[in-house]
Amino acid sequence: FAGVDLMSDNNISTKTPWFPRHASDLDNCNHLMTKYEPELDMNHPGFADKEYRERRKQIAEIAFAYKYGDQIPSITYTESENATWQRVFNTVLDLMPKHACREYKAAFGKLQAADIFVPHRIPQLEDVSNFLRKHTGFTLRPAAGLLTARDFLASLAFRVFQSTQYVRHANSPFHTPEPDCIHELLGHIPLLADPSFAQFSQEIGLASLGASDPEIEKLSTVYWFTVEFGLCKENQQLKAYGAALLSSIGELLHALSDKPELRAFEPASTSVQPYQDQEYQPIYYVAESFEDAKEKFRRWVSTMSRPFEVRFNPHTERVEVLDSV
Ligand code: NLE
Ligand code: FE2
Repeated sequence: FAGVDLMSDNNISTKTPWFPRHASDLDNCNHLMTKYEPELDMNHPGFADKEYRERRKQIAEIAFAYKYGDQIPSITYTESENATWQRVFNTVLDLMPKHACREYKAAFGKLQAADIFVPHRIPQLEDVSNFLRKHTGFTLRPAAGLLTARDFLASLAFRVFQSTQYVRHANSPFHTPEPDCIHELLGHIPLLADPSFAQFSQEIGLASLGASDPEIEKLSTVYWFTVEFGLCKENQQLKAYGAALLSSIGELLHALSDKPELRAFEPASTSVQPYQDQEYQPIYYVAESFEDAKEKFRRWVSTMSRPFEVRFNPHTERVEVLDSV
């Protein structure tokens, strides 16, 4: 549905790609990338595992059927799925005190206090969504898999995070290239409960609405090197805030070893850095702080070409479009 005519709506040029105006429009923002799937990729640990593939299908159905306003259906996770969660959860508990940024640790503690983060049971998205709503107004929607960057980023503009609900294969607990609910829960959720970080996430989303394809590519690259793989400084020490580091012990230790190259986060150069998404990253970007990353991001975004500005109205859950001044 790219290129829908928006002329009648606030005179936006006909070339502006379609974008959601209300949170309910996110029902149309569920286009999947078919990259690394148990069905299609011989290297996927679930490729030869028929039971695993069936399970993935079953859970994907929930996301396809989901509509704005629905409760997120609970999943009865199997013993083996809960065991995979527990293995990862325990290693995060071990490594977090030393290596995670303080905002992550603070929110993690709150999730434990709310009895949502416990070792023996995978949290339900509906409970997590209600928790986030109370802290930052973020909510979750179930996603069937890896979404297109345009759809995924658009949801952030509404403080909606599209979250997978299936569990990684039991054979690869400590690193998987694709998102799964262990990554969403242990990687993304704590920081989405942090006000400053939530705002940064929403601003990336707002910048993406109606952006051109090359701009979406740049924004998703910034997202990749910050929200997914970002490092930051805390009292001269390096800490992880990227979700893909916090949900993968393997990559967390790699990122903080002397192997990768570290560079200062600078949106203009970070946004054009090519990357691959199958192996550990060779380059990571270091932010001075969330506030500093946000400042730099804002300055950079204001140089983008979009001829209008957008503003999210939380009372109506609507994005308002304003002519640029
Ligand atoms: N590599 C991450 C993990 O194993 O948790 C997932 C990355 C998703 C972009
Ligand atoms: Fe992620």
